[in-house]
Amino acid sequence: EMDTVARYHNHEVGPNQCCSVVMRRIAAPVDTVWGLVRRFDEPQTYKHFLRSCHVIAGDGAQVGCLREVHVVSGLPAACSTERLEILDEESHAIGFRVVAGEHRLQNYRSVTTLHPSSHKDEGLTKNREDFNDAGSSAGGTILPNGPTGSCKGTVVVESYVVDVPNGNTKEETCVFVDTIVSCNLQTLSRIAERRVRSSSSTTTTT
Ligand code: A8S
Repeated sequence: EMDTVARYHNHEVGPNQCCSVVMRRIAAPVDTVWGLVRRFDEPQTYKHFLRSCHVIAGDGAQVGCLREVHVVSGLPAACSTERLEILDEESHAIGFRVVAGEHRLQNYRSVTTLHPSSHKDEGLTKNREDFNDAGSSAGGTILPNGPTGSCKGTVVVESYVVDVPNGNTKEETCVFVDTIVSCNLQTLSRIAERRVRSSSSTTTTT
């Protein structure tokens, strides 16, 4: 797991670029979360700032394929063309790069990796400090304790690099992007945890 982090989250960052990482703990197994995250052709499932996605080159599951996403209104953006850069089904890593579009995030690229974490419920809140120490800007987004004693969980790590737009600072850029990424991971956890609940309620009926 440390290998995966070192391999995929070590970005080269240029002088007029900024980078950050957002982490989130999800009370759902890696396979459940990966089922959502791996779909390069369907990012709008958990990225709710996107209103549509069309694969415009390739089949949507091979490195090099392209998607075009349209953004909901109210954001300083209209659309984005994105290239799949990494899809590692074994390490649970996916990465893409922005290649064109009408928005201010030139050369945006990100990598998302999933890591299994088996834990007792109290671990969810106990680890909050560790997360903040690790540089997460997602402090305060750790899940509340669930009703069960222990469960198989996932830690999501999403890092990105982007050009700082003219007229903005690195800090402003990171605040903007961290907000989008945190919202996406929050939605991801809600959906994955709902899937766990609905599948356990159909399999544990006595
Ligand atoms: C992602 C992450 C980001 C997406 C950004 C940061 C974007 O889709 C939105 C607004 C923008 O201003 C830029 O994983 C862009 O999708 C929601 C259109 C790229």
